[in-house]
Amino acid sequence: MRVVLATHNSHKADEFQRILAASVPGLEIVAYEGPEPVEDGVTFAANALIKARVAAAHTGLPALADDSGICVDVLGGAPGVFSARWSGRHGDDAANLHLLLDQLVDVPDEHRAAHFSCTIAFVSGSTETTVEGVWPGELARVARGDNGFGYDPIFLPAGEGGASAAELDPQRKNTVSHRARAFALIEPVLRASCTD
Ligand code: ITT
Repeated sequence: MRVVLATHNSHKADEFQRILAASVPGLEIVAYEGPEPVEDGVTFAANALIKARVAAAHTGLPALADDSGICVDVLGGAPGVFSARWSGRHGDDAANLHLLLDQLVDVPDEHRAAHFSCTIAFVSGSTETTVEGVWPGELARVARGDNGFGYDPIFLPAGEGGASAAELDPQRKNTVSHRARAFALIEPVLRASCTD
């Protein structure tokens, strides 16, 4: 089954190819080229569906999309759906990350809980499915590590011995992350669609 992936984020596309396409027999993921969706939803699920619907309508193919971000408890869940444009510059990972660190400079260690969230939407004809994966942890005080992307250098996942997500081996991240958890939930749906 050919499925179009509605993302312009090459890091996400890479994780979809290497984890999801590799684990679902018969699944071919192709890049989306077409009109840019307007991500004006207030939840990850709403935005993931907006992106998948636009790609499905434009290509006539089943479509996958991912809307994700980091949610900080002491900020009431922000940046959340605004993670990609937290600094005002969409996709500027360094600016987004440093703004968030600055905002939390006075927040003590015991109040730095945060989580990554990833919602994947799959739209195939009139059937729409969304799944969510969450990765709990806390926010660091300084950026550390060279792997991954986005907020990985300032996210300390629970149970990883204090390492930042960017210090984890990529294979480890791809086993335990919010996206890995969402992949595990969407995988059976895609497997079933591939055998229809
Ligand atoms: P598309 O909408 O084209 O898919 P995008 O990067 O704009 O790409 P989102 O709107 O979903 O995607 O924003 C996701 C934000 O969360 C962005 O700032 C990412 O850097 C960050 N993010 C998502 N997953 C992440 C991960 O696994 N590690 C670090 N940061 C992540």
